[in-house]
Amino acid sequence: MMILRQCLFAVLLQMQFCSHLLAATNNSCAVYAGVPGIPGHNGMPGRDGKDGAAGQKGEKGDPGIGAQGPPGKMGPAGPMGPKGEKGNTGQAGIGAQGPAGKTGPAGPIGPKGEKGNTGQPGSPADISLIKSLQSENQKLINRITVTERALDAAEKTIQKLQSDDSHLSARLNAIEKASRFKIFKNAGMKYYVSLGLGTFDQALDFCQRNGATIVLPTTEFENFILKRMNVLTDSTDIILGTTDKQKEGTFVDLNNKPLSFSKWGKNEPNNLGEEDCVVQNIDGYWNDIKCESKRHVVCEIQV
Ligand code: MFU
Ligand code: CA
Repeated sequence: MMILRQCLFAVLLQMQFCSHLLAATNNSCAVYAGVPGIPGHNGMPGRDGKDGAAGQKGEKGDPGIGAQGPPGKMGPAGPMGPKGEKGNTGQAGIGAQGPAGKTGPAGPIGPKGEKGNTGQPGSPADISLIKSLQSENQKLINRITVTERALDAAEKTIQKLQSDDSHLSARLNAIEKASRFKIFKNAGMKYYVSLGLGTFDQALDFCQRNGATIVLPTTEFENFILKRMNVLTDSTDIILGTTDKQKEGTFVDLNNKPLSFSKWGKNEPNNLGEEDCVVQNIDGYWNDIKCESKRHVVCEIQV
């Protein structure tokens, strides 16, 4: 580039020189050998050359020397070695003295001693004093025996009174309950109270609310007393506390226990059109009826 510029500059100088000559010589330019010019300045340094081609592959290097690696994992335990020889007996130890042993068993009885010397004669005995003391002693023993018997009897009496008291309380309680009703009767230890008409469920509810259960005679006597209740209350049937709702033909009491007593009328129970509840008729005999039927309600109070 620098060279190109210097060349262009030389050409331009030459052209200028010639034009001056042209103007002075009327269109004719004669050729003269000119004075040589001052030598030009040194040109700028040339551009860098292209990268050379890749050199030849070097020789193989010497083997390196690496640092020692970490230790490998521990191997499995080796097999058990043979049993070693028995060691020598150790030196005798020095222990403290042990505690004293237990007392041994008693030795055999020794031989009988010799007879002692005869003592001095004693004073005469007071027989009458001994007799009176013995008699006093016997009297005291007798009194103690009598007192003991009396105490035993008193204790039994107290126990009976306590037992009577609890029985009387229970009976009084039952009578108080029964006395709230217009009509009540006593059959043995049961109190029968009575009300108007109701279904089996109403009877159940009513008796329960009064601390009682639907009446159910368990003996001929109870059945007889209940029959009189029929007369008293001017009713014909009284509902009984038994049903065969759970199993047709098997009548149980309100605690699901089989009946211990029953007094079925002729051809009863006949389950006529599904009859699961029971009444006692005015004649005292029992008949199964529909549970929805309203009959006379009588409760019993257990004592
Ligand atoms: C008897 C009873 C029935 C019913 C009917 C009117 O049947 O067994 O429970 O009371 O009379 C014929
Ligand atoms: Ca019937």
